[in-house]
Amino acid sequence: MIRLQCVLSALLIHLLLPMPVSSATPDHIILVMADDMGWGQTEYANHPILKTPNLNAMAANGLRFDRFYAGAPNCSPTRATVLTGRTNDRTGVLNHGVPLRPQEKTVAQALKKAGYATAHFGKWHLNGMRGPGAPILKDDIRSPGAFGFDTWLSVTNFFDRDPILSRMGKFEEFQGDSSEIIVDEAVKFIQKNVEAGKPSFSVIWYGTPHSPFMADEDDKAPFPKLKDPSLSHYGELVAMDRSIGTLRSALQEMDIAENTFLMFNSDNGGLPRITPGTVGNLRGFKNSVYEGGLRVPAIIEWPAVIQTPRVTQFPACTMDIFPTLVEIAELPESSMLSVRDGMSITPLFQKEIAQRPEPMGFRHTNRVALIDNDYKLITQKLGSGKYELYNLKSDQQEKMDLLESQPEIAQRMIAAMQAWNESIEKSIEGDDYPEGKVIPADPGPSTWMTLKEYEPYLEGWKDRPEFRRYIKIQ
Ligand SMILES: [Ca+2]
Repeated sequence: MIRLQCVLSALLIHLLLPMPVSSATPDHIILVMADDMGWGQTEYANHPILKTPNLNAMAANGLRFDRFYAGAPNCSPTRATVLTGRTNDRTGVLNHGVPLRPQEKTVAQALKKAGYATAHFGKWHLNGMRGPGAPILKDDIRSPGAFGFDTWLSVTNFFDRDPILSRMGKFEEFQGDSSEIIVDEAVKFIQKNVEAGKPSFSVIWYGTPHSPFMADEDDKAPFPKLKDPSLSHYGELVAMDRSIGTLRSALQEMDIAENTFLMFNSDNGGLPRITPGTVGNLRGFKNSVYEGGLRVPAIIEWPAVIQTPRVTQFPACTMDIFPTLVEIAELPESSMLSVRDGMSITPLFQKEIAQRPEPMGFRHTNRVALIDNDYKLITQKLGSGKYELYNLKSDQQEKMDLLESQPEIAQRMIAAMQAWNESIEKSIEGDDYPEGKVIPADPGPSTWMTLKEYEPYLEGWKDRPEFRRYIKIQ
């Protein structure tokens, strides 16, 4: 009865104070990201054998992107774009295992300031460590805590079954599938905040389906014709999809699904040498600036605002996440550095937008791709003066180079690419920071196995499957 009264009074308030959809603010925000999942690896993208019932259900209740781009074709760089709304090279994250600059402004810091409880779960890969994921040290100046996460249960890089995770510096061993472990922990965090009446921001970064490939026998059962590594790779995706179901059910049970902004995407394109293929019919794989390296699955579910589920063809990217959250969580503009690359995509929550007003740029290890709606300009080597031009609408597989046949479009896009690239060079020098320079200087990538803080653990870890290739004890 009390519950019915609550529902009725809530309904009455809703009727009396109709809230324009554009000013809705989500009570809970959850960003979920797969690691190395290709554009073709969902059932809704017609994968030949993989079933993803929970991603299907999420897509059927939200906004599914057909043209969503990871900010970069590999790990750490894309993670930097999610947190900052800026292309990776501006943030100092030039490649995998290169650390994020402490001078960057992050979405976690902004939401924390706005009263959200903030948490990171899983793969971090922004503290400058290469090699397999180790639990992050408490005092790491580039831990999730240092970038605005109140609480964290995180590893330096990729992780798999039965991982050791760091709970804000305290190392804990877990049993089971890595996706399910971090989703269970995220649900506990969200539940605690729901009970406290506090809004929350959770970042769930899976270690799946990145190597090592280790899956539960039951999760491999749907693929009797596959052999490892493909077999375990696909088995991991079965568990990951199930964890999406666990998360969505928990939101329903807590009665918060309606006004929770839940986003899923991958951090880069799919892997080569996996069968069946990972990238649909696209060209290239992870680490390539062709579509197979950059285009990834993505879905946003927010029933209170995205009331008519659909598939959008609008080109969007991970740099759009922070500007979008600035708008919907009503964060101050100063939450972000003024030089930014993404745009708020909130208008898309109501209806299709024909054109993206500004091109999207991607820069990674001296290569650049610029996507201006249907057209894509690529240079495989900055400064070489060599370019490729494709029309993605008529040639999604990037087979027909239009550089010669479309000289006007090529010239316009080359000029835009050069201007964009010059602005990145300034960012790399530190121009976007109040100090006008980079402090401390970028240290470059490192490996935790060589740090003295990890020395006491090496003997105990050296036979673990995820570490044995890497830990060499004299
Ligand atoms: Ca990855």
